[in-house]
Amino acid sequence: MPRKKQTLEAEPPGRAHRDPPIPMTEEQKFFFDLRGWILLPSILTPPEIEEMKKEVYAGAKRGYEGALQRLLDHPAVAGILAEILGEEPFLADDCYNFRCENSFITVRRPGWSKTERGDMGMPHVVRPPQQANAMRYQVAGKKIFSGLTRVVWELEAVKYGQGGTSFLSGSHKAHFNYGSPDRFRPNIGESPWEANMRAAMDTYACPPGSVVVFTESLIHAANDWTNPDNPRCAVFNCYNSIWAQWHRVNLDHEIVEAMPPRRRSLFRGTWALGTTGNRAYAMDNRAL
Ligand SMILES: O=C(O)CCC(=O)C(=O)O
Ligand SMILES: [Fe+2]
Repeated sequence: MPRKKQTLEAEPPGRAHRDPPIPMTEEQKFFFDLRGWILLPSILTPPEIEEMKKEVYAGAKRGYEGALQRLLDHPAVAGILAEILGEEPFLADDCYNFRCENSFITVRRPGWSKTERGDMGMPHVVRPPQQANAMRYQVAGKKIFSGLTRVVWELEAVKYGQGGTSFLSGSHKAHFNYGSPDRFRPNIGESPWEANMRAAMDTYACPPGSVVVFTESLIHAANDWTNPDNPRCAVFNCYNSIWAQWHRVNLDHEIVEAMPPRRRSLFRGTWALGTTGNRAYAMDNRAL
């Protein structure tokens, strides 16, 4: 899949966006629907990677500021997110038809253990996909709705099986539960076939500057970082429908106000009234 490389020009102030979103391809739709995740290798240029890594290694914990904020609506993911989270009539030159509701950054040095995470690396989902809810993956009328959706930017190389996120491909469409005693449990803990599900999980290898998109209805897990050659340096951004919210946003108004207008719309309040009812972010119209 050939993909256009982005240059590192500064964004002229007031401009809606430096480049239009790249539409999701039929191939990307096929594999995203089939597996629940896709990898887009080598999207960022070497100077972009260096600039962003510098910010992370200087202590950035979230991707809302500096050069990192360009990842929020990078053209390579903005077209995909518009397709899998938004309806066409809600997309306009001045606003996106999806929202961003969370961003965190991880730096995992060689030897980092998943036991450092609250979930101990347990394979999990946002909500079990076997029951209807607003976060759920669905397809109707040949249209994907991915529910809560994660975009992971890998700023360092990821070696296969050495600590990238892992996925139980296809589990976002599971009709039967995971075998746990509680059908509402959003992970595979206490399932009698937990080991077999773990063994069936897929992962990826990629060069620096690659991006992984996955639906949070898909069983996925954090893994020990065993790659001895470089840390994991990854930016995790999370998106949702303009009508649904899972995370608290807790983002200072000044941070959003400093963004270009279209990017700001990612943080507008979680509501809609007609296709033009809610387009612009404002102090009194922001997701909390
Ligand atoms: O740290 C990881 O690799 C997994 C992160 C995760 O569970 C998520 O993004 O929802
Ligand atoms: Fe997760």
